[in-house]
Amino acid sequence: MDDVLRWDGELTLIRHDSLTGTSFVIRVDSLQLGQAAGGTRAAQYESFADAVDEAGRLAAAMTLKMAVSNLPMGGGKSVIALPAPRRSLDETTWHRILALHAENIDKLNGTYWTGPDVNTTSADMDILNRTTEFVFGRSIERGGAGSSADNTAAGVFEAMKTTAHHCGLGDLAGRAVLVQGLGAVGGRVATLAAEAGAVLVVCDVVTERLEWARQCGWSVVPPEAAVSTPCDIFSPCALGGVIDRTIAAQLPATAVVGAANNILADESAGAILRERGIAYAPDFVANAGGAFHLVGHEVLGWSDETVAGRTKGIGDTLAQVFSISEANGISTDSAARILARQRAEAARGAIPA
Ligand code: NAD
Ligand code: PPY
Repeated sequence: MDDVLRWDGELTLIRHDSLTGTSFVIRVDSLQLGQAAGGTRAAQYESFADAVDEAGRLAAAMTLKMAVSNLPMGGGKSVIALPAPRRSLDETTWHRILALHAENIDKLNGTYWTGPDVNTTSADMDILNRTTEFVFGRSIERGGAGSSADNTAAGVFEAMKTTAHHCGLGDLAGRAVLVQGLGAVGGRVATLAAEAGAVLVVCDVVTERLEWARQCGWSVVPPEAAVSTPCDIFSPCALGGVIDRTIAAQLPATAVVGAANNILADESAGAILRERGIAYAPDFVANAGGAFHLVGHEVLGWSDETVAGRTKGIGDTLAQVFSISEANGISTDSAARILARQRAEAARGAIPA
């Protein structure tokens, strides 16, 4: 736990509920550009320290995402460490967990705004909103922007096209795209890539999603083969930490472009991908479509057209990241962090004193 507590972020809230055996973490990484925002992830963790650590790393990714996307918000994230798999929790237990989480958010009084993430939906945001106003992504019927997944996928698809051109693959037509995780975002990324003529190879751990994939005519590989199956573009759309230094040294792909937050397990993985000539689209650039959807609609009053235009702009931001990477001989991950810092400094300079 010591390492976890030696963290440079701004705030950690923790709470435990003995009745359900659930632990709650909210971490605010940075408030420099505005109130912090980031989704609520519900999952099981080996230890409470793992949950706290995950919340911190996800919150830091939100800070970078907001800054590089020129959005006026800071970075935060919530992790709910569940006592059992989400699907096995009865409704009463889940609603108690959400009510406690909403109380925690409300106590922060707007310092942190939540939204949907892995294992939380717009319907769950509606339940949180019974207790706290600091919630993005409520259902459209309840006045929210609804799910951000389709727009996240639209942004990942823009990033995929830009990356393919950048690394010499050209158009996606005929290119092998391996999508790991056919959930709300990955399923849509796969569909968009297939519509662009890509040859889809997919994996998931849920049987029904694989049946759907087979009906679409896509090849299915076992989950453990995701990082060893040759492809042109590897698209991690399940969980983070998929590429560590060992996998980076062996990955049989030309490019990596996905939706998952924190795809790289550590910074050295990014450097190894670069040494091997594998083009990596940093996740906090590629998956910002969800933030454009939620913050754009619910904070900035953007129209659908503006959200779509800003999401298309992910390709331009990524092109700048590739330029900085090449000009400085650094990984694209490091380059994207530099661009995020530059944009944050410019935004802070523009805030009236
Ligand atoms: P989701 O839960 O709908 O989908 C995840 C999918 O991955 C599921 O189908 C699940 O069965 C599958 N999966 C889990 N473990 C796997 C494994 N080992 N191998 C293969 N498949 C596996 O989540 P989502 O909303 O689609 O989000 C996907 C990722 O994108 C997450 O990491 C999330 O944090 C990130 N993200 C999502 C958004 C958004 O708007 N939803 C925005 C930014 C980032
Ligand atoms: C993410 O993009 O990873 C999220 O957590 C989604 C989000 C984006 C902006 C505000 C709240 C949630």
